[in-house]
Amino acid sequence: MSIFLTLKQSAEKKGAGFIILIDPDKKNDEKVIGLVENANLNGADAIFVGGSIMMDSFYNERVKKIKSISNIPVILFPGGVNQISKHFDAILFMSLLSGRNPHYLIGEQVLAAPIIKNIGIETIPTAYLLIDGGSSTSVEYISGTKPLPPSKPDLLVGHALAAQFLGMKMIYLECGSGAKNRIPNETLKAVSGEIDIDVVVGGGVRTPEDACQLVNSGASFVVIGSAIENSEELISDFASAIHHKNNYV
Ligand code: 1GP
Repeated sequence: MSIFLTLKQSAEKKGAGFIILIDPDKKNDEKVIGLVENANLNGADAIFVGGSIMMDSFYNERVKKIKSISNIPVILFPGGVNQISKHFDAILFMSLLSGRNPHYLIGEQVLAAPIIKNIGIETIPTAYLLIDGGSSTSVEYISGTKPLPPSKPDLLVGHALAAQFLGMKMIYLECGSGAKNRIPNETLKAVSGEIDIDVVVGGGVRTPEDACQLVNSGASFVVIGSAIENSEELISDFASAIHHKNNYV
């Protein structure tokens, strides 16, 4: 079975999927092994690997290390075409649909496609919607695009429906790593209530209670990066919160 279907089925069974984001950059070099071992032991469903900018040249070594230790799927959440590697189980084949920069709508994808074909890894077509989380984000700077305002749910619904009709398999609602505010419950409900494909939520989710509220508001997958980079011991609490919806109602 494909990685996508395995993840989808597991999320349906558990209430939602818990995804750990690892930024394979220099700053996390000493944490990578601990994070992956902890993810294996404490019920994470997959690891996303990605970041906006790498500050040294050891990205590939770190990805290889993550894959060699992980018991769960390791999926590329790409910051750019330069992050493609044969060590991944799958890649989120994303288009930054919230933006109007053609390079991130289709340019990077054209450069990436032949390499992915050559390597032969699974692609998961994903619409990436950047949402204003109250602080400026690396994605905004690198892509030169404006985030969508969470106070205009109709705008988000329009983008999400367009993604569904274009054949995307998932919508990633992203407030940016370390965002001040995560997506509001009501905004998420407005989007998830209108579409049939899976919603991935990430950016600024700091507590298991927040993660549970997102699941109760329609998230099929919740991505946690900064909170567990800072406190690895939270991984098991996040797993219980995400896998048992209504815990915190
Ligand atoms: C960023 O959505 C992810 O792309 C995770 O964000 O680091 O804020 O958890 P955090």
